[in-house]
Amino acid sequence: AEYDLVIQGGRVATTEGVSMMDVALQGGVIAALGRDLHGSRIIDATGKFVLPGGVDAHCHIEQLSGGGLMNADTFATATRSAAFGGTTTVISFAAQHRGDRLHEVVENYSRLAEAGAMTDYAFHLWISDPTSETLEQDLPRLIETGHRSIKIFMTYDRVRLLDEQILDVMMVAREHGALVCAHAENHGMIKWMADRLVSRGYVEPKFHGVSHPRVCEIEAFERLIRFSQLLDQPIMLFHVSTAEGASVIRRARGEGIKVFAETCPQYLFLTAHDLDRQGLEGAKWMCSPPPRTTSDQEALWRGLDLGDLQVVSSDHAPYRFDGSGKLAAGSNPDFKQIANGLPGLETRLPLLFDAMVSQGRSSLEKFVELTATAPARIYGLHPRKGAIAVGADADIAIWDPDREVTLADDGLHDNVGYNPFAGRKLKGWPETVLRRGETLVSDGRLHASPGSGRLQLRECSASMRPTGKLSPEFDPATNFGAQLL
Ligand code: DUC
Ligand code: ZN
Ligand code: ZN
Ligand code: ZN
Repeated sequence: AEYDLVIQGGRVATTEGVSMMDVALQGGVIAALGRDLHGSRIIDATGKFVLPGGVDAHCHIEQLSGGGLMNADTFATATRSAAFGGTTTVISFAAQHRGDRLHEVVENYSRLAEAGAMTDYAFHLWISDPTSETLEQDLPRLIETGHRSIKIFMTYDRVRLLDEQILDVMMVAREHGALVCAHAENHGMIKWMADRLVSRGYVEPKFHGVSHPRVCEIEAFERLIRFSQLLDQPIMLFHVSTAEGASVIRRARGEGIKVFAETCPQYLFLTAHDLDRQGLEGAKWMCSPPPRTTSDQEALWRGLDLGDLQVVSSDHAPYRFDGSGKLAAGSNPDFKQIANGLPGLETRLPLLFDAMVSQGRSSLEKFVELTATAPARIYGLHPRKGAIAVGADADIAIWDPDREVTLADDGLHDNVGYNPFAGRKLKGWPETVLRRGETLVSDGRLHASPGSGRLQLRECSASMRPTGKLSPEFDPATNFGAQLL
């Protein structure tokens, strides 16, 4: 047979491991894997790694933040940046603000993505107004349409849910088959600490970190885990930042509670000291939760190794360092008035590749698992996304493992204007990036057009399904026959 395109001679990461083979593409999907495959077009991948395109399951794109500020990136600029960094699928947010009808929110974000996205994409349904219309009409319908993940916040005044509202949302997710993802930090402690710091004049960006005590994460993880246990509803804890947070998750998993967890490069590579700079400069490194310590970094790496944490996402939340973004509250803001978030769509994979593969902290297989295969599987994008396998979409990044790149503030393809990882020297970079067989990036140039990305509607994955182990209160046999499900 003569295929459309054959990628020849590379070291290919499949779900069976890494070996030398050819990858044949036909009609946008992977048609064959093996030796001596023939194509009308050939890409010579000798000396290169042929990996599945990255799946970034947590990014904020063209979105109104919890604080009411618009992101610096549109779908076009964010997904362009993603593509240059080897990522071919993103899951961003359809962000409901109070008063919004959820189905209209999804329609609006879908229109934006349809016009701008170059990578494929899906949405987490961000719920901040769990009215009866949301819970009984919009949410069930959207989940069954294929929007199989929900995002809730336990902090941020404008978007946070109360405990009983979280339980309501989790119950709908359970009934219809969706994963509930959470920004889990204790709201009261953060608010109290932040007010106390600011009233005493501690207003610089570095105090943002102090205002998010580590125990905020521990408490909120533990609380949400117990909700998950009560309802037997799987959850995903976003952006784990502390050693204790990782250990709470480990214990819960040991108890048989279905909890998944994510961390991000900012928690693996940055610390609280990165915010400690002259003037407002530290605002560039402000995110929530804040970067912690080097021993937390080690604990998070260990958690990833052991499988307590399964996914590394970017939490790309882009704001420029000017009046449109970080300095929107004026030129002399206190840390409470500065938007939280860092750009990371483009640097996620190269940072991890350098640490895990080039520096030998881990393996190529594990790198692929954390950044593509696991997020695809957990979020219901498998088998189309996240792996090089016959029948899967031909989303492929061809990496040059020897290319050395020094990150710089002006080196990225987003619309942010700075890079929180500037100055780092990395080895290994994706050279050629294909999405459904079409070239997104090659020779340092973009070949895709805005709007070429496609919405990925998802099935209920095994990860999203309850375990079947009901808490006693929900078991009619042990609770006076009460029917609570
Ligand atoms: N914190 C959030 O909660 N969301 C976006 C980015 C951030 O830093
Ligand atoms: Zn031939
Ligand atoms: Zn968050
Ligand atoms: Zn986020």
